[in-house]
Amino acid sequence: SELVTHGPAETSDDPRRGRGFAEKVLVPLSARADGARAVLELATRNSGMRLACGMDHTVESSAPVELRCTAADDGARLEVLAHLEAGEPLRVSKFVAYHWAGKAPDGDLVARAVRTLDRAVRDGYHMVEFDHRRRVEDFWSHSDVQIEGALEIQQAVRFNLFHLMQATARGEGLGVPAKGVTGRGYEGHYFWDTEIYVVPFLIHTNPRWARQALAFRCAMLGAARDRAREVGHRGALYPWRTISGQEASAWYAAGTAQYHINADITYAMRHYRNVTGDLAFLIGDGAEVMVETARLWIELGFFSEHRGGRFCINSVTGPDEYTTVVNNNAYTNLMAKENLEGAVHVMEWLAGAEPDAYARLMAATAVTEDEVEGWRRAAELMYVPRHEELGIVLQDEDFLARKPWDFDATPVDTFPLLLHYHPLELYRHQVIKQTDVVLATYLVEHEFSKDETRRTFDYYDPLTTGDSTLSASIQSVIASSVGYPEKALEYFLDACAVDLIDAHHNTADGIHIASCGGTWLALVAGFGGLRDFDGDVRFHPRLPKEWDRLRFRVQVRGQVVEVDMTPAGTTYRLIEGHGLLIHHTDELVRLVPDTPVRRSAPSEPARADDDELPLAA
Ligand code: IFM
Repeated sequence: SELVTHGPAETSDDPRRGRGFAEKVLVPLSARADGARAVLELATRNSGMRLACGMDHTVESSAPVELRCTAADDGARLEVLAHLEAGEPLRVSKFVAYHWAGKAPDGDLVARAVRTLDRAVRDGYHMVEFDHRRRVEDFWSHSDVQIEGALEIQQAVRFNLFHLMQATARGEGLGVPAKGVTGRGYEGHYFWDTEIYVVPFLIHTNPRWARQALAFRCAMLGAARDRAREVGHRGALYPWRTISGQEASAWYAAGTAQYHINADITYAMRHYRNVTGDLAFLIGDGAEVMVETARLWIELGFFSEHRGGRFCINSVTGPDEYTTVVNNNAYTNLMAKENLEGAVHVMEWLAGAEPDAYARLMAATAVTEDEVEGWRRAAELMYVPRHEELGIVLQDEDFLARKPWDFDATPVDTFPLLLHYHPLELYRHQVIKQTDVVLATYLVEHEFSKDETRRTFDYYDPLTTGDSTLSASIQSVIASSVGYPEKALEYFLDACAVDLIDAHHNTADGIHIASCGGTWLALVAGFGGLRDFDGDVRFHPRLPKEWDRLRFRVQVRGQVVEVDMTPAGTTYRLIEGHGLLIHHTDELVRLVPDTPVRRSAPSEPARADDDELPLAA
């Protein structure tokens, strides 16, 4: 039984993998072994973070047992030796304890690890397991999504949900790495994956964890302010890729230039506030983040004469990493608009409703009325490139000027293209790594007409390679909403199976956590049609015809709604809470406890055997 402190050294040209470390990343501080227990004390080489990791064992055997426990700089090991007759059992239970801190006096974390091990061994495996089970059951009671009529898909969905739990349950003031804690891909770094793909799931299933993930960004505001100064601006610029608040992107064009991260973070904060009703979060640090990020957009963009005075943002990269450093990326501009409007609302609301918090915010940020007026104007006049004839929103103002990519001449085994073509080659073409405008049609749906959303999807879908695992789930959500159920199911399956079939040949580097969150989105926002960014809860159920049932729960302002979709119709039940207004398609429905409301599916009569509930008028 071992505690291993170092993975194998590896080098690779694949940008999705960790670069590997020239030196061992953990510096050993102390190592002790005693009986069946070993405890290691370590520090991270660059940041000096401290950790202690210990293991202990109980051994049950009727035969005499010899234990050899050793601990050294590079790990610890226990050998259990016994002479057993055939059929004679020997049971080893292993307990592992782990404590960390940014700073800690020598020996402090070791003492904590020892106490945790003492308690675990005293309580025994069954107690530890019982406690664990209680917490995990709580997770499933809020988060499970049930599918009937497709057993393997049900299993795959739970695999994704399980990994969301693993990645988020013990955030402990840190972010959610792109690979959770399952692998070394992306070196444990945090991206927008958290705010756009994972936080929506947390908001609706475990808002406390959502708050934790967002609080981490608040704690990084100082570093984001420094970063803004470094690139010549006021306000705050969150790093595209980070672990400690500093920008860690390896490649400027497809990394650092993704300024939209600022708006993704504030979008998630507003979404959290609107759905949970947790005002305290915005009254506290959230408001400061809104203000400082809004400032950055004003610094970055300008009112362009060339565009009739519209607010333009140039030389940025949107979500699609195959098209970089462009002018007026529609996603960035639309999300910046949300960010600016959000900052204006927060200022107005605090001034009226929370004068003390307002005064604190003014003291911390020295915002002027002119500034706020500037945010309002920039939002109003935000330029969004559109193509009149095609009736679509352009990914960026020059997107159509790029040479079409020859998909017919691209061998299937050269996907993902990023491993086979130089980025500069990709950047010149109309070829998309991951949803960009299509993602905007979901997040800021109100900015698009229905027809425009469909035409936009029709245009970009064939150009989208899905070389990023962040793509399929959102393609599924929009395919559902524009009426392409087969496509929606196909993309959903791509998202939910990505790690189970190792579709991108890199699951060994870690699970794709954004795709796990996206899987939940495809189910709940796609097939369930949930939209509630502004706090109004709307469902538009569209059950795949291959399934017999899709059932899930969502939390809204402390209340829990169960949505139960069958081919015959959808039943809404208020599981927790006193009363909630929701929309079923275009109809306003009031949910109260103990009174399920059922609506039949559009063109199909309700099946008599489906459910005993009366059909509502
Ligand atoms: O954040 C993503 C990005 O959008 C595409 N490349 C991988 C990153 C980490 O998952």
